[in-house]
This record gives sequence, C-alpha cells and structure tokens, in this order.
Amino acid sequence: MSQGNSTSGGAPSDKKDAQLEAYRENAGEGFLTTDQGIRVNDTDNSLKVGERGPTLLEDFHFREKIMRFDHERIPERVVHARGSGAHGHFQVYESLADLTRAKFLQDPARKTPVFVRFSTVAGSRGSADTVRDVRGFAVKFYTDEGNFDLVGNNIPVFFIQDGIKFPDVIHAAKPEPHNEMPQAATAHDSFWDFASLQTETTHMLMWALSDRAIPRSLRMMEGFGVHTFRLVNAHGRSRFVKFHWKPLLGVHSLVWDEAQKISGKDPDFHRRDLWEAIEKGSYPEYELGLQIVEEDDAEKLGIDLLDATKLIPEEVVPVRRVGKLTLTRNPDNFFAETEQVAFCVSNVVPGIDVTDDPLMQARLFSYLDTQITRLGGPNFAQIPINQPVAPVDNHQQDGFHQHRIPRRRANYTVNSLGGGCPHLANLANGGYVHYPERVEGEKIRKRAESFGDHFSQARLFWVSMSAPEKEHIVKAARFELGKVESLEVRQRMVANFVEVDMGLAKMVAEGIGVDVQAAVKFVGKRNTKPAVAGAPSPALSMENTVKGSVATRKVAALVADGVSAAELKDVKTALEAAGAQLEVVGPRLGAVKTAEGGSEAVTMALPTVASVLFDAVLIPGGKASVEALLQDGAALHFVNEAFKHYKTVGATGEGVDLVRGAAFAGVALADAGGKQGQVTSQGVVTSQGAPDLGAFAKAFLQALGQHRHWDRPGAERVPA
Ligand code: HDE
Repeated sequence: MSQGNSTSGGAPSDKKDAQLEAYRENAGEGFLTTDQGIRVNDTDNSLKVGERGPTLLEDFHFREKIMRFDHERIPERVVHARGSGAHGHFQVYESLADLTRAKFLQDPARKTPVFVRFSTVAGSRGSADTVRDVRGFAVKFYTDEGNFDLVGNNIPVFFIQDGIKFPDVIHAAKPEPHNEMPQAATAHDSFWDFASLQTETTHMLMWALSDRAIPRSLRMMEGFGVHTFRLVNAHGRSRFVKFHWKPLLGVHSLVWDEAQKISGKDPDFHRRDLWEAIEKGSYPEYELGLQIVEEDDAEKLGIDLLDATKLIPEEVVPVRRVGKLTLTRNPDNFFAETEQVAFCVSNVVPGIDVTDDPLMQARLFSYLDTQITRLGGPNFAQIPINQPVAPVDNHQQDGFHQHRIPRRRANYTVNSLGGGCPHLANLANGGYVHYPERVEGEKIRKRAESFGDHFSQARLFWVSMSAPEKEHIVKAARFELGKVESLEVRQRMVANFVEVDMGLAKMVAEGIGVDVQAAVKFVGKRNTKPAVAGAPSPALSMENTVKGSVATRKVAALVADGVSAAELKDVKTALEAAGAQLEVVGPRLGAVKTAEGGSEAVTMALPTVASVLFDAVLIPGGKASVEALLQDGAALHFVNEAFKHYKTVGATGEGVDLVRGAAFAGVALADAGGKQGQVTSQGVVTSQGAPDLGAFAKAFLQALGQHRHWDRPGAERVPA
C-alpha cells in the first residue's frame, strides 16, 4: 500500500484535507498482496486438487477475497439512503461575534473545511436521483472547536411536529411492506392515507407537490435548518435563529414528465451534475442566511417557533446573508466518504445551541443512535471523514473498530495518576456550556395548543405561487393521488385541500374522481382549525429567483453530416464565454463532415442521450445536416420534447426547417410568418435565411438565462 498525495495533486488545501491525506492510498505500482501483506502469485484460479478437482479450504487467498466481498455492504441509511457528497469550505463575510461565540462565525479570514451530503429521502441507495422527494442538505463543518453538523433539507418545514411520529410518516412513505412497492415514490395509498389523517403534514405536502421537490440540480436548490436553533454570544445572550442556504445560481426545477424520463435515461443525473460541475471548476456556491429572532419577539410572530411545520416568512424577518459555502472537491472514494459520513444533529459547537422543538429533540437522539447499526459500533467518529480537526481526548474506550491506542493508565475522571488529564474546559477556554434555559412543567403527553393551526401556512404557500407553479402543484397532486386506489383516502386528502384553498381543492378533485362537495361536508364535521388568510410571501415563489445567468447550463447542438461549422462556432463561443456548456450531438461518436468541407467533433451520440439531459437545444444550419435530422425520429423527438419541457430552442439558417417539421411549429413560428431574420417567441429563437449570428447568440443566451419558458402556449399539446 502506498500513501499518496491529495487527489488535487497539490498540497492539502485545509486542515481536513491534510488529515485525510494520512489515509489516502494511491493506486500502487507494487505487488498484489493479501490483507496480511503476503504477495499473491495467482488471483484467477482457486487452489484445487488437479485442474478439475474441488477447491481446497487451505486457499487463504481465495477465502479472504470471498470473505471481504461477502461483507462489502453496510446497512443503507433508513432514510436519505441515496446521496452524493462533496468537500469544500465555508467563510463568513463579517464577524458575527455579536450573535455567537462560535469562532468559525467570527473571523472572515478563516476558511472552515466542510463536507456536504445531498440526498433524497425515500428511495434506496440505488434509486434514481430525480424522483419527487424532499432533498437532504447536510453540512459538516470541521471547525477548530469541533464538528458542527447542520443537517437540513431543501424544504423549510417538516411533515410532523413531534419526532415520535417519524417512524409513522416514514413507514407510510417508504415502499409498502407486503410487496416492497413503489420504490422512491410517495404516490401510493399508505403515504396518502397517513398524510390525509395527520393534517399537520399539509404545509410540507404543498412544498413536496411543488417544483421544489424536483430540482434541476443540487446546485440550484435552497437548504434550510428547519428547526429553530439558538445562537449564544460571549455574554451568554441567546437569540433564536433559522438557518438558510441560498444557491447563487438561483432555485430551478425540472418538469415532472422530464424528471420521470431522466430516472430512466440517467438515474445519476444529480450526482453526475454535481460531480461534473466540480471537476470543471464551476464550484457550487451557497450563501448562509440567518433569520434572527430576539427572544422577546418570538411571541409576536404569530407562530410557535418550536413547531417545525411553520416557517418565518422572509418578508417578516429578512434573511441576513452572512457567509458562503463553496464546494471545490469531489470525494476520493464514495464509500469511504459519502457513505460513511455520519451527520448528527447533536454535533454543535460553543455558541450554537438547540431548542425544545420536539422534532429536534428526537433527532438529537436518533442520529447518534442510528450510526451504531449503520457503521457497526460506537467508534464511527474515528472514521476519517467523521474525524474532527479539533483535538479529541477523553476516556471513551474499546468497542468494535477501535483504532486509537490510548497510552494512559488513568482512564477515568477524576484522577491523580494521570495528572488529572484530560482537563475540563470552562467558558473562557472554549468549553461547551449548554444555554441555561429555564424550564418547568408537568410530565405530560400532549401537543401544544400553539401547534394547532395546520392550514394557514399551507395556504400562505399556495397564494404565494405564480400561475405556472400553481398549475404544477395541481398536476402533481393529481398524479400522486391518481395512483391512490382508496377513494376514501383521496376524498380525505381533497378535504385537506379544501382547508387550504377551495380553488385548489376543486382542481385536484376534478382530476381524481372525487366529489369536492362531499369533501367540504367532511371538513364541516371535523374539528380542525380553519386557515387564516394572510398576505402572500413573494420569497416563496421560484418565479422570483435568480435568473439571467446561463452559467453551467447544458446545451445540445443537433448535427449531422453537412452542418454549418460557421453557425455552430459562433454560438458555441458565445455560450462558452458565458459559462454554459455545449455538446455536439451527432448520429454517432467521432465526427461529422461540415458544409465548409471540414469536420466537426461529435461529443455525444444521439442514441445515448435525450433532450431531458439538457437545458436547451440548438439546431445550426447546413442543408444536408438538417435534411438528415428531419429523417431521424430521434432528432425530431429531441426537439419536440425540449419544447414540451419549456426549454429554449434555437435554430439558425436551414436549422429553422427542423423547427418547421416539429410538432410545435405552428405555435412557435406563428409570428415568424416565413420572414427572413430573427424571431424570438416564448423561448424559441430562430434566425432564418443568412443568420445574424451575433444577434442570434445574444437572443439565445437571453432565453436560456430564463431557465424555462413556463408561459409557453402549446407545450402540452406536443406528443413527446
Ligand atoms: Fe433525518 N434522519 N430524521 N431529518 N435526516 C437521518 O440519520 C430522523 C429530519 C436529514 O446525508 C438518519 O445518519 C428523525 C428533519 C438528512 O447522512 C436518521 C427525524 C430533517 C439526513 C434520521 C428526522 C432531516 C437525515 C438516517 C424526526 C431536516 C441525511 C441515517 C425526529 C431538517 C444525512 C442517518 C446524511 C438522516 C432520523 C427528521 C434531515 C435515522 C428521527 C426534520 C439531510 O437518524
């Protein structure tokens, strides 16, 4: 085994990288050995009695090789099994010493190493990335004062208010126990049965039915700590805080039809996107945002801060952006890092403290506990990816997989034989002192009155959506509930929508064979707290997200022999200068001949890709090329499907003929009227005749920067 350099090939970039360096093994050039270091002379044939005889038990190499293989798997996470990780760092913009003692939040010069793991919740480890689900957004900060884990989601609220309901909601969401179906999907009876009965789920369900649950990229979604935490400063002053992550690329989504198709075309879509962005140096960036609430103001918010099914609208308490997380390095090894990383909500550092949120309290137990089964014993903090960069010293000992060799006799506190070591820290030298919150009360199993409003914020979310977002929610609800066999469950769920908004309920009911009046009657009979109407929160709508940039967007240029190299080149240059990526998609790998008599390299073969893997499609001119594409069903389907999914479609010169041959030609080219020159209509950018490539590229980039053209008419009519 040879110890090597960090994968970046240079000096370790930070303390964590330096620590990991000690464990890295580069591909060696030496001999193949057993785990005991014995050199192996044959690993293709087991030791047998004669060439065709039985294998001998004494074959230690065979036995070890098979034994190791048999035990490669560890239990997958009971939730969030499917995930992707990345290394990076966090840096605060200015000192937050007024708010917290946490040192990593006080020094703008300090780069704190982090490891982030994004995940889906319901699916198994091998499930597809683009399923409709909540995404986990877990960040481990390796601070000089120990590890701080911010184990969040991309939705700011949760399904349930008390952690004791977690096994119930997860059992209901996971595949049904008798037949282990469906995989990574909540569109089945048991989930909606539970959801319809447990009305506190309604707010989060609105989010889960929205486009937030089908992100375009892990780099384009928000993150939330969900619970109310405390920040405590050096004077012991505590304030409540909600943590946010804001992606600099904005929040963008897929279309549901597209998401389902990607699950087949590239189940690793999000994982690949994250990996490739980092490899290319397009480092994903997210700003850390804080919503601070003074203890005395908590009552005035009209919600209970301990209720994780509620958010604080950003218009009420603005999100202060305090620092930036940048992901700069892919893991060296998936299992060693992404699979073995253990996030624990209870990993907090001085200056950050928890609250009595009953969901959070359950998590403080669960994450520590689950690692015992998953990582096989209590020493999981010694696994390289989990080790803090802060020194560790205590009298915890033994257990499975102990890697330390403690060399002290006094393995207890208090001691005199060991000089009293290790010493206890106090506030002054960085000891973690729990915030001395005053609590008193009777032991009681009861939900607080202040947790009783289950619908007002579900309605807030609904009324804050743009028209296309609302339409997507209705369609998602029709899809999910359309797969529910029990009419009673569907009806009860429509009743919950009635409590949110009558218009929503009617639209959903219509699509799933439910009588909305029956649902209204049902609502009348039960004792739920009616929703209070409030002003919309524009911050909740993805319509108001960051737009305009085309950085890291993927464009497919469809080409065949005879493509106009000139038309391709200019647009390619403009796209790449703006940070977008252009793939030349041809009938096969290799190259196509150009109209100019040269050749153009094909970077992807049409049979191996699909429009759903791109943000936009470009059809450069070249008579022969376009004629060939018009004869190719896959090329036509590509363009039709891109249009159906509201993507930017661009065509120059004869390329416009492909648009004319597409199913949406009537809509897209209606106002072009066969004119020469440039036309942009709802994200279809065409430049006919001898194209003005400069103007075309500008218009194409502008359209691409909109991400999707949600108001595009006729998209639904396209049969793709
Ligand atoms: Fe988790 N959750 N959770 N969760 N959770 C786990 O921990 C749990 C909750 C979240 O990439 C498990 O190590 C309970 C809320 C993320 O490794 C487990 C409750 C939020 C991840 C667990 C919740 C989350 C997990 C499974 C209710 C958003 C993946 C394996 C009381 C704020 C972390 C593991 C990673 C993982 C329990 C609710 C986010 C079993 C009991 C709320 C991002 O411990």
